[in-house]
Amino acid sequence: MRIDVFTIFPEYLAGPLDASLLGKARERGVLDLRVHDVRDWADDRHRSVDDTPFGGGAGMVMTPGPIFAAVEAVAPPRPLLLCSAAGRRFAQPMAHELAAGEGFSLLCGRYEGIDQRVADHLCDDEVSVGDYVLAGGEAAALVVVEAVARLVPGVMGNEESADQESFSGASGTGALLEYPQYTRPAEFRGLGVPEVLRSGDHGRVERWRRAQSLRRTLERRPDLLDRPLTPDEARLLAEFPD
Ligand code: JCQ
Repeated sequence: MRIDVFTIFPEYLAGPLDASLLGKARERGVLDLRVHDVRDWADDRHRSVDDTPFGGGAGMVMTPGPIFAAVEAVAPPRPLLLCSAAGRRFAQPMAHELAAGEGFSLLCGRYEGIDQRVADHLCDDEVSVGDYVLAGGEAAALVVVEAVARLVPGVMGNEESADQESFSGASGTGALLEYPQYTRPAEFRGLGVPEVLRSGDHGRVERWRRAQSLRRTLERRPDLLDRPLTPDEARLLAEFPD
């Protein structure tokens, strides 16, 4: 899969994209990740990429020239997504859609925003990773790259792991929150591990985990479960009271 990112801070992205899962996938050639410095397409001596807003107001706006030039020169894979808090919310279904394609591209905004003609006439869609304001789209782009890349066959060392979320995953998948995990030592600073996990009763472990996922989801993210409990689920919660 090919992913192109357009930014005025390529160095911001370099570290994360070279590290861990993404770095290894790039080394193995499974991921063709290209970062482009929009400033390389600025046409003045100062390599300007922003200007003052028409109509007045505080701050600077990214000017369309260098962005259009960069995207036209590179001819990156489509869709080209603009990272902005005003976009369509990025969630697991969109990650799956993008992972099913040949590639896509991301444009990171900075300053107070980007000239609207970029969104209207260059980008295919606008995506937000959440309701908070970032200083720029770079952190949002990393979120999208990582969420999509881990779904691409061959990116994860362990082919099985990415699939787990059909059972316990992120919002919008009809999935539940993860159940709690424990590892050794069995006692840490006087804190034990739920007895059921050490019982060797795999059926009971399985049911306990489903009960935990369900209870956590009801308590922390009821929006993920906006339907009544099935009789089976109600039984499960009763079998493992808090
Ligand atoms: C993305 N949630 C928040 C910051 C300008 C398009 O122009 C700009 C984009 C940003 C960064 O995006 C976000 C964001 N998802 O803030 C300034």
